[in-house]
Amino acid sequence: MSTDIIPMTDEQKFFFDMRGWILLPAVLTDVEIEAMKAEAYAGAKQSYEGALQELLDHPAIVGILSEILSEDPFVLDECYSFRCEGSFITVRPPGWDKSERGDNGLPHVVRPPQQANAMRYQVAGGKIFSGLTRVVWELEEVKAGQGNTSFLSGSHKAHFPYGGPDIWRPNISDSPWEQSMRDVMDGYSCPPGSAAIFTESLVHAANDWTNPDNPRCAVFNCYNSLWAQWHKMNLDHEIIEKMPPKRQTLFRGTWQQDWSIGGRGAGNREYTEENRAL
Ligand SMILES: O=C(O)CCC(=O)C(=O)O
Ligand SMILES: [Fe+2]
Repeated sequence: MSTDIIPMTDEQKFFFDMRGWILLPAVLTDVEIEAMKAEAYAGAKQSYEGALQELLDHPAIVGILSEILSEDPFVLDECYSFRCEGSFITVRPPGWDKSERGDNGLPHVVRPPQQANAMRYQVAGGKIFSGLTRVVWELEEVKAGQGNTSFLSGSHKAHFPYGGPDIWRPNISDSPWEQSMRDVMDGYSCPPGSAAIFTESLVHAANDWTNPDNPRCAVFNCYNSLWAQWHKMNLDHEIIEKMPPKRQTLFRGTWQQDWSIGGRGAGNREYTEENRAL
């Protein structure tokens, strides 16, 4: 593994594997938080530009994402060993209600982890592969139970269905146990500048922002394996080309082997306009 990144600790691995999510409290400096909040409150919708862009490959998350989304031989200095495939920002004033979200706060996953699929959480050979993975940056204080993203800890490893009528449904709708599941979902309190990382195989939900003291201002960035893609990108080359070269590699095409280059896994280290995830 490349030497200049902060490795995921054994403690982080233990809790991420057991619960499906971890919190990194107080990662950003006050100066960073102020600059990023100013952009979000001015209307930024993604973190692809400005100060917010620093979140894409913040040193506090690179070691963790390298550990849970790739394998050692692909962790190189010149390019990232995982891809970014989405970003959105939400600003929720006190009183914001989850009915403003398309899913009305329904607990959901990317795909049901009870079924084998390419987005799924796995552990083999002492190694985590988290599948589609979300990093939520909280730029304002969060008080547990007052609007945080909530998690059904451990559900990323569920083997039995949620109880609804359709085992393929990526949410817990129409399950007779919906309330029981909601009752045991976990939240978090954190100061501004913290990050929550979770596997999208974990049942999770949006909640009403009832904290009267400040809005929620959160950046949701999504990551995946170099070899798998869930979201269509719709990110212009003109935005990516202004990023530092290594950061650009977060947006390279979703493939690894190119026989015309040769060598097992030698290819795909560089972002170009032609080699970008679409
Ligand atoms: O808005 C929220 O708190 C939940 C967001 C969510 O479902 C996700 O990040 O996948
Ligand atoms: Fe979600």
